[in-house]
Amino acid sequence: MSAEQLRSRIETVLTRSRARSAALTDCVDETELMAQHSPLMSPLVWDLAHIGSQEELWLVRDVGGRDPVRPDIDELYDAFKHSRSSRTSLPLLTPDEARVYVQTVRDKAWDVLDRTTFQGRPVEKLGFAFGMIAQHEQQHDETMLATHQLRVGPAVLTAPAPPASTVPVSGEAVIAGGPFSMGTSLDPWALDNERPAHAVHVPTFAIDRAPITNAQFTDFIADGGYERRELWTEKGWHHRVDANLTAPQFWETDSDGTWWRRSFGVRKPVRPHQPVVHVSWFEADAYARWAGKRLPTEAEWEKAARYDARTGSSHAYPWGDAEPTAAHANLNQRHLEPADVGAYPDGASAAGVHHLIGDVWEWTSSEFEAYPGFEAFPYAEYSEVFLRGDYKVLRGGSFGTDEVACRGTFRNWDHPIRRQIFSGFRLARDVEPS
Ligand code: AVJ
Ligand code: FE
Repeated sequence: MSAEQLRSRIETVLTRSRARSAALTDCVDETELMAQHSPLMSPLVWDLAHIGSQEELWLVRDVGGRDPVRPDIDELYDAFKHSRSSRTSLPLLTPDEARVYVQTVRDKAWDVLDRTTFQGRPVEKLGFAFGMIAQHEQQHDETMLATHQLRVGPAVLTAPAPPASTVPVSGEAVIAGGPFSMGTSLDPWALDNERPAHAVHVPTFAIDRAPITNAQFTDFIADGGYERRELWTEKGWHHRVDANLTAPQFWETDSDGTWWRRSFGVRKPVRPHQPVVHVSWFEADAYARWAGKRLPTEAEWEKAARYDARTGSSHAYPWGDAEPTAAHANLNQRHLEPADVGAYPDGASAAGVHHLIGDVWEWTSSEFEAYPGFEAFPYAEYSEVFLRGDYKVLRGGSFGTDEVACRGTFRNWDHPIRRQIFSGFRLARDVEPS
């Protein structure tokens, strides 16, 4: 990539992330911006100012060497200092102050970009800080979208329906045992936890060609899945009982047993062929046991997504190395729900596995751990402090994820009880090598 191409890519992704942050915060009033919509979430106005604060720290001060804009508020927007549920009681910037602040920081970021000579320098290294800031903002934009899903009241966000299914997709793909290259050392904007590329031997396995759908999940419910202790791990069952889980979050039934789901302030009938969303790892794991299968490991998921057996190489995306388009995947908050299975034939992997990127984050059986040769950068706070915590890895991104923060190597993580995120799953199983 030339210096000019890199500069224009940085402009594109930073402009897109800021437009999304504005769209998610301009559609509700001051009171709602400052309100706690759920103890799991920050007030929206915290996310907005935190986006600016991280941009100031990581880009404007560290990379740009500029004087601080608001050193007095660093602590307020340090995610490690205050729990999400306590953030409404902090002396936060008001919505108008936060808007001015993020714009002031952004003006300085543009200035840093203007004065950065990418020509003749290690382009990748310099570009990374800008790419990381865009990814950080987009990750918070997805978090803000999850906050919108938790808020009560009439809809404020709207989007066209996702594309309809055009091909039948069912059954499994069998991926022959053997090594593949997992992670990346070359993608210039890959985050520390995706690095380095390393060979992993994955024994032969079968993986579902589609995520588990609402219809399939409804069968699990109807078969007593939430009542059958033997389907759950010990911790999972305790959580099932304590939290009184009986269905995916935001689902409700009519007196006649029809399932509905609340989606961004609209009550909709549950679509049978849509991937299930808003399930915890514990629910996904119980479903897997009920189905006589298991969740894929992270390595299995990535091999199904990236490995092309004909060439022996790993690609950036299931469909190859081209940037995602609207024909490949349901990303970028273009639609506000997962598409029905079979809506993205162009997004299938070499192994014939669909919907890996976009639609729903997919729980894997893997804990969030460092790859061999991992080096924390630029800050231990991005990934390192979360390694070996109580986190399961999710892969693939959701309809709420921006393409800058989504690729075949991208790793997300969360606690196994969490389901306010746009999480679903698909299943895998062991297969004897032929
Ligand atoms: C990678 C989504 C788990 O939201 O906690 C945001 C991303 N890191 N700010 C999170 C992140 C710092 C992170 N996840
Ligand atoms: Fe953050």
